[in-house]
Order: sequence, then C-alpha cells, then structure tokens
Amino acid sequence: MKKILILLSIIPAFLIASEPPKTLQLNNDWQFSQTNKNEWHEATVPGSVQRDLIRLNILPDPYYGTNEEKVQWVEDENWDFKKSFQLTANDLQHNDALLTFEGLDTHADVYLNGSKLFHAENMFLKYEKSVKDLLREGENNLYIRFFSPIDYLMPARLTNGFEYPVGNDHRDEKMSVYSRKAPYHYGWDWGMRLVQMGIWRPVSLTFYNQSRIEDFFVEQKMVSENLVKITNHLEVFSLSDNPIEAKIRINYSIGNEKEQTETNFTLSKGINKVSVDMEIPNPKLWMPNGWGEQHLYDFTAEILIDNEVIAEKIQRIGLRSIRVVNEEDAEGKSFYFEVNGKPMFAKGANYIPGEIMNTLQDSDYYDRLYENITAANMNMIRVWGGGFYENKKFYELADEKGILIWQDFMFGCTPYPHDDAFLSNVAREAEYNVKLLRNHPSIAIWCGNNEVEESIKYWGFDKIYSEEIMEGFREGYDKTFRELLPEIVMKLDPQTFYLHGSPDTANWGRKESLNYGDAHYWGVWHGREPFEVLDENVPRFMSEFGFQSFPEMKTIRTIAEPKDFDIDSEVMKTHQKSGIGNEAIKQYMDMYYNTPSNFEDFVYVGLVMQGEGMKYGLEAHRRNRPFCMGTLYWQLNDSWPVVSWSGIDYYNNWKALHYKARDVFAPIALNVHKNEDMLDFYILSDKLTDISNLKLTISLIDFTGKKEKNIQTQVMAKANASEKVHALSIADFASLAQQENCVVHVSLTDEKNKVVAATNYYFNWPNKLNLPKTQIKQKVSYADGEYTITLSSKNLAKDVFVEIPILGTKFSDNFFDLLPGETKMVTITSPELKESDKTAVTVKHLRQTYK
Ligand code: NHV
Repeated sequence: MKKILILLSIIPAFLIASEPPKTLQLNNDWQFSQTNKNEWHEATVPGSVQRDLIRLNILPDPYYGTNEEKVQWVEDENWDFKKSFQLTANDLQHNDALLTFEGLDTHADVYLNGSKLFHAENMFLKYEKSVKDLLREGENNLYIRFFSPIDYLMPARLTNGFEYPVGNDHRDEKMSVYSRKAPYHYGWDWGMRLVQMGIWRPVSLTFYNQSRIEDFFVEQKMVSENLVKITNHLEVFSLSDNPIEAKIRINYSIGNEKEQTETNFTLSKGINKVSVDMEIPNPKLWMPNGWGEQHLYDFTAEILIDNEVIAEKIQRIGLRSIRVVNEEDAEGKSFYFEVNGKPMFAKGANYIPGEIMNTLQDSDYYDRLYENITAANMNMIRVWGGGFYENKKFYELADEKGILIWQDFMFGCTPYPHDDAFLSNVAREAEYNVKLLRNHPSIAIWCGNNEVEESIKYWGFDKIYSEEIMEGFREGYDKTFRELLPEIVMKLDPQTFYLHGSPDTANWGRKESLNYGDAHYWGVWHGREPFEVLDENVPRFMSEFGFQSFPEMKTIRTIAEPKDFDIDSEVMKTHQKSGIGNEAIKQYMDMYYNTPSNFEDFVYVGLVMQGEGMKYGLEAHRRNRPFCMGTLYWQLNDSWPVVSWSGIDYYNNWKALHYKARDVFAPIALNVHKNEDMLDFYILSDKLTDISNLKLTISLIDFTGKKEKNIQTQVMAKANASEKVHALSIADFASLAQQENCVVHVSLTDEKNKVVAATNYYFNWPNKLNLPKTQIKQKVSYADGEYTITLSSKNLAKDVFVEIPILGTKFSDNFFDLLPGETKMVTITSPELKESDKTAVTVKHLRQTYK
C-alpha cells in the first residue's frame, strides 16, 4: 500500500516537470489593522500603513499646514496585515513553491497557515521562502506583524550607552541608525518625518518543478570598439536529488542581429554556479546622453533538459566600459569618469526619493523624472545615500536615456553601529542590491555612503563624545566602508569602481583638500560664503553643492493659506527644515538683490537668486575642466512641498535653477568669465568632434536697447573640452557707467547663421544694476493642452517669470531675460490646459519687485 502511494505522488509531478513556472501575484485583497484593535481596512500593496491611513482619511493630508505633527503617532504602534488566497490541487502538484516578498518595511514577523516563516529586519532585502509543505488546496492565509521601528529597537538604544549624533532624525530618541530602513523616513533637512511600515514592494508565489535561474550576471570583462569579451555568470537552483545532464543556452540579440552559444553541464541539487564565456565582435556600444545612442542588447539565458526549456532569464545589457580615474597627479588626485575610453564631464544632480511615501512613485513618476533629467542635458544622477535603492524602472530608464548612475549605499551623515549582527545584515543587503543592479549599464560607481566619514572628522562630534566612542566610530567606519562593502563589490561587480564614501578626502573648509577627489562644497549656504567663492574653490569633481529656495506660489498655495504667507509663520516653518533656512536666504538676498518686502516677491526673487547663484557654480565647474571633471548639483527634486535646495519642486514645477542647469549643461555652451581686468569668453563643448567655422558675436547693449559695441570673431569649439576663445579688457570694453547700465549679449553662430549657443552677462549683481522700469507686452493664444505666449519689452526685462496656476505645467523657457526690443515665444503645455478656460497667464520681472 505504501509503495503505491509513493508512486502516485511522483507520477503527476513527473508529468508536468517541463511545464514553465507559474507565478501568482499576491498584491491584492490585503487588510490591515493596528495590532490588537481589530479594525481592519483595505490595504494598498505595495504601500504603507501611513499611506493607507491618509487615503482612508484617518490621518489628515500630512503636507498641509502643520499637519506633519498630527501623523507622527503611527510610528509608535504595531500594525498587522493579513490576506487569504486560494490554491487549486493543480497548483500544489508543482515540486516547489517560492513565496517572495520583494520589500518589507521593516521589522516584521511573517506567518503562513499557522507557521512563522521568518523575521524581516531590512527594508532593502528581498525575503524569499520555499513554502510548498505549508500550502493547502483552497484557502491559505498570510499574516504579517509589523513592529514599530521605534519601539522594536528601543532596547538597542537603551543599552547602547550613548545617543547617536543623527541631526536629521527629527525625534529626540535617535532610532534610525539601528534599522536598515530608508534614513529619510525619520526626517531630513528637506524632508518631513514619516516613519512608515508596510509591504513596500510586490509579493508573489511562484510554482515550478525542476530548477530556476536564481541569478544571471553578464560581466563585461573587456570592452573595445571592435570586440567585447563577456563572461555570463549563472546561478541555477535544482530541486532534483540526482545529478541531471542539462544545457545552458545563452543568446544575445540587438535589432536583427542574433547569436547564441550552448554549453552542457550537470545540474546538482541546490545552487549550481556556471560561467559561459562569449565574444561580441563589432559591438554597438552604449553611450552616455549627448554622446550617441544607448544601444541595448537582450541577453537570454535558458536551461534545457532533454531539449525542453525549463527555466529562463532575460537581461538588457548595454556594452560599455566605465572607468573611474582617481589617481595621484601633479595637482593632487584626479576624479573623473572615462566612458568607452573617453573622459566625460559629468553633468547632473543629486536625486533624493521623490516621495516621502515612496510607494507613490509610480511608472509615470519615473517617466516625468527622466524627462526632466534629459531635458536639462544631464548625463549623471547620484542616488544619494539617505534614501533607498531605487525601483527597477529608475535604472531601466537610466539605461535607456544614457544617464550614468552614481549609486550610494544607504548610509548618510552619521556613524552607524558595527556589531556583528548589524554588519551581517548590511552584508546581506549589499550582496542583494549589488546583484540586483550590476547588469545595468548605467551603474557607474558604487559609493559606500554619504558624508559618514566627513561627519566623524569634521562635525565636532569629538566635543560631545569620549575618545573611546570616537575610536569606535572610526573603527566601525573602516570595517563597514573600507572592508565589508568593497569586498562585496569586488566579488560581485568587479568591473565597477567602489569609493568608500562621498566626499572621499576633500572637505569644503580646507581649500587644499579640494585638489583631492570628489567634494561637497557647502561653504556657500552652510558656511554663508558668497557665491563668488564657487569660482575660487573649484574641486576635481563636485558631487554636491547647493542653495535653497521656496517653491513657487502655486505650490505654496497647496499647503498654506494667505494668512500663512510669511517666512516666520508656523506653517512656513514646518516646511523649512534647514536650521539656518529662511534667515540664510534673506542674508544672501540682502547681499545681491533688492530684498522685497512682500512674501510673494520674496519667493520669486529667491527662486531667481538660487538659479543665478547655482549657475555661477555650475559654470565655474564646467569651465575649469579638465581640472574639474563633473558637477552634480544638490538637489534635483523634492519629496513633499517644501523649501529646499531642489531645482524641481514636488509638483514637478521647474525652479529657475533647473532652467539654468539646462543652459549651462547644453552640449555646446557659452560662458563669460570676469578674470580680474579681463572678460574671458569660453566655449564649453561635450561634442566628440571639433566644430570649426563658428562666429562669436559680442554685443554691449544698453538696458534701453542701444547697441554700444559689437565685436565679431571666428572661433572653433574644441571637442570634449572647455576652451577660452576670446578675451577683452573690461576697461576698454565698458565704462563704469556702462557696467551698471548694459548687458553683454554673446552668441555663437554656425556657417548658416544658426545660433549654436547664446548667453547674457552682467557686470554686477542686480542690486548694483540700474535696471529700467518696463512694461512687458504679452499675447496669449489658447489651445487645448498648449498655450503660447508672445512677450516683448521696450527696455530690458530681467528674470522674466511666466506663471500659470496649474501645477506641473511645462514651459519651453522661464526665468529668462527679455532683451530690449526682443520678442520671445514661450509654449506652456499641460493636459489640464483647455482652450475655453483661457486660464490666466501672468508675467513678472525683477524690476517690479522694488521701488
Ligand atoms: O543640507 C543640505 C544637504 C543635505 O540635505 C544632504 O544630507 O548630503 N547637505 C549638506 C551637506 N551635505 C548634504 C553638508 N553638511 C554640512 C555642512 C556644514 C555643516 C554641517 C553639515 C547632503
């Protein structure tokens, strides 16, 4: 009798052994309740408790007014999630069932049908469990208890002996360092606090019979224009107790081109590591944005048994070499990216998570994000270490658009624990994420953390802590960032450069150190230094520098009422998290502008000032290549409506800064630089070939339109370089009076008289210019989805700002100067624009903000 039973149970499995795997998504029909309350609500998965409580109106809109404080209680409670799902007898016939949680936030016990499956303790890990023996025909039940990240680890804090110096953790009890959870959930100097819990990435159940491909890594061992040498690394898991003869088939395709190789191997029970070498002659190389196309190959790995495909995995691969050149040289230590053998000047920004409730970042969010990135001529984005390892779509778009990704590991601005349990948790996280991301051609560098060493060395912790604790910080740093993480990167992604942390050795308070590697220059803003120092203190690579502004009024109106329109109101202070915030904005404004007395004008002038100040720095960095080889401004985006360093606000409105970055980062840009008594004219080119026969025209134009001077000269734009092409003595060119009353308009035209680049230069900051009063003439033509506004002005109108009260509207240009007599057309696009609405378009310029 026993024999027959065994036979019966084997036969069906054998019969469907060659069936492909079957995956059930388990994201629907979850419910959640505060633990022990038994008040069950529908849960959004992926999502978070807080996101659902807001949707259910149990919590108020956390962005509005001072509501932030009203949503904090949730972090102290535990929350339960449950779900049931049905399985058929057929499902259960498979040899194995793999339950996968791609992301749990963070401390959780997970149960299935009466058994505890595991305890989760890292938001950045996938948890996967073979659950075949626990599943039942009919109803199955999942239950997850999420523990308050505050409460759960309080014993760690209480026994630690000291409080960690986590300035950005906006609660007295500094819990964030104990959890491997997105640091910014605990607050930041641009962020609200929302310590979330929940299922933040998808859940699924996969049935299969024989084997699965756990991992497929296409390592590019050698990349040249004529040949690419690849090693395909596979990890294949087999269920079968007995060794099985199998075949691996790897093929790659691009367009009509297709090649494949087959290799025999023996599959043993458990994990099998197999490598297959391959050569690709005449490769189509992947290029950064601005340098050419982003060719992507589809690599497919298949496992065959008896010529039947039993497992398959696909990777999109861009063939390219990226080398970080970080070597001692005559000036100090270089830091630059060499892509396909050519030095690339990195143009970009620091990306922070796009939502405090990060699961709100949907597919459209990423599309908009990358439209903004490419529209500003960027080629690099830094995924800064206080957020999370981004979603798949983020990296897929970077691959498709040619954006190099500087990837931090998720540590920032504080020392962390370094006990064995903590470090093994970190090791699992690093291994998982390096494996997950290493196939993306966009991954250009792994960086251990943001400013952890900098904080230990320079933020005065030694005045608070004993030498023993300080020594612990340093030891923990070395163990984590100089030993553990580089070993993992070396083992799993050996072709990609690892940097222990950013900045590497440079510190903005020590000018000589700027000659060494990458730098974060915070003398401007945190050090209250004038923008001009950005010209004097140029590093080898600027991985952070920034200046704050308020978001424009239409964004402020979503969080505040007119009675709150005051930089000192509670509402505005709730939306300003920098300790020196509004006061610093005002101090700089008094230095460079005629500070307006009314709030709306203050917001506008602040936007203009942020744009101009940052432009000054971006130009200095690009002009100083090859000494300086990149500039990433702080910060690209916002995670809620807030005053911050961002170039684009939460509602996708570009600030002046993002327009200025676009212009400075143009493939060919012009730059005028005052060098003592001289005006130097530079062409900044990222083109890979020289462009000759260009005409440079320099005009000195009075603010009322009179052309005082006009100079023309033949120049060329040298490939992949910044070159001075002309110089003038200022004294000869413009009198002191002219310097207060004129703009220098410079343009670069080609043989067909087409404008290749243009820029305006002023001899002084606006409070030392005699800007004329002027009336801008405007005409709007209305169509569904697009308005066109035509503007002109008799006299110069500086920093023209076109406004329309619809969030996220796109402008072909904004925050520009309207030269005397010039006519300019701006297109305004948004699906919300209707011809019949004739929504009001308003225009303001700088001279209107003071008497
Ligand atoms: O303050 C703006 C940004 C931060 O949001 C983010 O963490 O990595 N910022 C400033 C600095 N680094 C960063 C530099 N920090 C300091 C400067 C001066 C004194 C203390 C700290 C980013």
